[in-house]
Amino acid sequence: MSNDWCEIEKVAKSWIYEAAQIIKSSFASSIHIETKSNPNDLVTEVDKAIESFFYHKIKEAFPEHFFLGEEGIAEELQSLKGTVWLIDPIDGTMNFIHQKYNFAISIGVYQDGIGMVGLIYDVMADELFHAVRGKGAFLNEEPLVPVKERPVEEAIIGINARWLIEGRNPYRNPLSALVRDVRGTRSIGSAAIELAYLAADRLDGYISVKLSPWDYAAGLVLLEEVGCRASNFQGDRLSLLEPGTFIAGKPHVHKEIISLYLGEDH
Ligand code: 2AM
Ligand code: CA
Repeated sequence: MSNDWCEIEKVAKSWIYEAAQIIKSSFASSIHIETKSNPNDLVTEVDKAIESFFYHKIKEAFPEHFFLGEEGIAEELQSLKGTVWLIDPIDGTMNFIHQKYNFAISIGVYQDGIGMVGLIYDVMADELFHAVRGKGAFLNEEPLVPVKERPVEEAIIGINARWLIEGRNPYRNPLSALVRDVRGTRSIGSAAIELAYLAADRLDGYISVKLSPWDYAAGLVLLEEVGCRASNFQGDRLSLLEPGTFIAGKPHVHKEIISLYLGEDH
């Protein structure tokens, strides 16, 4: 049976608003925090509860659809065949815990690997960035216009300062050169919000040395609708099943950063 993507967007929106209420009401009680891969990689019972909320909603409404979420409630996916929901229940968990601001619910719905619906909800700002493939992108009810190009030296790039310090990151030097050359950098701490900002022309690019599919799945759908590009640092298609390097930007910014800073012989 084929999917009605506008209907899926509508139902996903209603679940997002419901989930946002649950997240906001969690501020009233103390939140239990655990660490994952390292002491700064955080997860709370709220992340898990919201992922579970979406998992059960989807299983009930669309039993034949698949699910890939940050907190691993569903079985691991080996392929993107069929209809797959890629969900980050709280993107920017560190912000959620420390700032109670700048975190988002991110939902991408893909059909055989093609992004069909993307929703990023900045919960505290009440900004819902959303798109259905081929039908344009919106911020709440307002259409987002195709982005305006800008030279790299006038660009504002989203990047986490952690990628510029010592360590096992082989891209430290080229990224430092880039940060020196652009007009400015910003770090919001939620990849999903940064991609939504790129789609809304508030940023000109976003870069991460390691990003996971649920962080960018929704963002890719929005970016496509406003004429932005996204790839790994070599300019290749993103995996959507494995974490990896990630660069998104306005077409000229994306191309120049890969060819001048990141490409084959960085
Ligand atoms: P999270 O808040 O859901 O963990 C912070 O710069 C951004 O990078 C956030 O979107 C964060 O997602 C993501 N992030 C943090 N650590 C990560 C990791 N080890 N791998 C992939 N993405 C990560
Ligand atoms: Ca995330």
